[in-house]
Amino acid sequence: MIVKTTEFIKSGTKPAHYPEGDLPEIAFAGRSNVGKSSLINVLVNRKNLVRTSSTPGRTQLINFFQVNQDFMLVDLPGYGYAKVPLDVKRNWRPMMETYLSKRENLVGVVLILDIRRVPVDEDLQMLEWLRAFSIPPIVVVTKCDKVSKNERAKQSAVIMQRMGLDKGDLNYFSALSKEGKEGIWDRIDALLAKAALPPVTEPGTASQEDASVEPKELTD
Ligand SMILES: Nc1nc2c(ncn2[C@@H]2O[C@H](COP(=O)(O)OP(=O)(O)OP(=O)(O)O)[C@@H](O)[C@H]2O)c(=O)[nH]1
Ligand SMILES: [Mg+2]
Repeated sequence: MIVKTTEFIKSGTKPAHYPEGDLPEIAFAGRSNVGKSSLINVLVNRKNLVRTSSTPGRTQLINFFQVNQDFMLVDLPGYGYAKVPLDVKRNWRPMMETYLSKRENLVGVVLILDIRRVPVDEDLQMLEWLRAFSIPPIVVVTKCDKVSKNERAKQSAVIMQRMGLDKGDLNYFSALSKEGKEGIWDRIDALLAKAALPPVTEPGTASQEDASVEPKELTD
């Protein structure tokens, strides 16, 4: 992916705030402080497009960023941090559930996990939501610079077991070394390309109108 421009479009909590238009969207979800905003910054080659912080709970709104006039990257508020104010916590669930279930141009969600931690219930719930709403997940295991090779293998097994995932599902990443950046873009590219294809019609379900259309010959 060649990123030419990235622009902050807007923030919001509900559908009325979402950007207009139908650009495909890739959203980033995960625990507070896991590194969602840092991952977005690395992907678009910017140090501070998205504010990052060592204080968990920094991102509390849904933030929309447009890349190359072609698609949006969406930074979602993190979950699982005890010290977030109660009203913010109460609003989180309906805000996320509405976005994930209603946003028709959402083509995939990058779910970010910390290589050093056992996934929490909210991580599992997020993966279940994605499955329930038929949103393809891209699972990224981040902060890999913080562990040794041995520990990476050990922690991967714990994460796969807890999340019910296979080795091929995990994308290793580090915002420091930028390891994994290209692989994550490849996965995002594949989802964007799939979304750009016309919808597949099941055999035998074509309407009368479709059936009457003469097949066109392919020319080059
Ligand atoms: N060593 C290391 N630190 C990282 C990495 N990714 C993020 N961090 C650090 O982790 C902290 C949190 O990063 P953010 O990107 O703000 O995390 P977030 O998930 O957006 O957090 P919230 O918006 O609060 O939910 C910051 O201090 C980052 O510098 C990484 O790959 N390696
Ligand atoms: Mg953030």
